[in-house]
Amino acid sequence: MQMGRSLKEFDMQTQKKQSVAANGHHHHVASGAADKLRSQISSNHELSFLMEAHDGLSGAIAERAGFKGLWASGLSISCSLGYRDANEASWTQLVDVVERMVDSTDLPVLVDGDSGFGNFNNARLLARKLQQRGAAGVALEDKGFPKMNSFVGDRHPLADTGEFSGRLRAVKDAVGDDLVLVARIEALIAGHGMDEALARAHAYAEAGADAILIHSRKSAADEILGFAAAWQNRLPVVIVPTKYYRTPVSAYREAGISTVIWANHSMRAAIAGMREICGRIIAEESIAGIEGEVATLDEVFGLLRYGELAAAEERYLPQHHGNGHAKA
Ligand code: SPV
Ligand code: MG
Repeated sequence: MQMGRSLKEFDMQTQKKQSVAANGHHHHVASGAADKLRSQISSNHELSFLMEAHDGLSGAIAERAGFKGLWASGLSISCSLGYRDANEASWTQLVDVVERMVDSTDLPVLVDGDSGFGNFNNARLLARKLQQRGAAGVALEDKGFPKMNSFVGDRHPLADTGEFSGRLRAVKDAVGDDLVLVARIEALIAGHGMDEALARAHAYAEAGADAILIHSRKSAADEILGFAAAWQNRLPVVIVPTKYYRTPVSAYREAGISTVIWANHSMRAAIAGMREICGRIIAEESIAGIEGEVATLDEVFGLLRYGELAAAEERYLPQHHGNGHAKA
């Protein structure tokens, strides 16, 4: 309908307008973020990389390092909240963390939506709220609720293909192109083999997914590369080489894989760093020895753009009011 279309176009124009967040970041809200992520995931020529982040700080650090997109990892976000990656954190807690990541960077964020927190209805609600908070995409895996992390134990019952396809269609109908939809296949994780993985990939493409995430827990990349060879890029392929970490990325370029997710390494680096520093401080009863091994406070202030706040104070804060930390 003509009327419907022009209203939608008007809506998209509005959403694409730049807004300036309170911290001075310029954001392309909503569909702008999805467009950025889609161009990375859909690029046929270039292998893209998404770096794990689990809060505003880890997002900002990944951006500083030069990454062009973030993976809001369910495992890492759960871990940083003190939860297990078994849907112990609620969908609202996830959405809140994603909002902090979106606000602290200019990068598109692909959110690990687990299995969608329930059926089609929970999945489309999650997708809509993520889109409203500025996420660029959501990855949904074909398991039930609650899910369990793919590397824990051997019980990974798959969702019925038709039911999961309905979850994907409901998400597409709710958010359209304003959120990239990545369908994640757990068939190899669950031990169902390549034919099942490929059948599911076809079904999820038919249901409207924008990309396929094929997951594997093997220590070599052979089943991922086998999938890519058979799939022939009917949709872009996203991989998570956490277990087959020795494979060089040149193998993925040759296989035509679109996107590599480094899924949990900032979280694991944080654990190693905090474990080391806590051990040293308790043993030495001093912080003198480790001062040179932790980030400087200047780095902290730089990452969180304290300079922007000082400049804003010059512009907005009447000098005679003072604020307790302005120059004398
Ligand atoms: C995550 O980072 O939460 C993932 C990837 O889903 S994995 O832990 O490999 O399942
Ligand atoms: Mg996960």
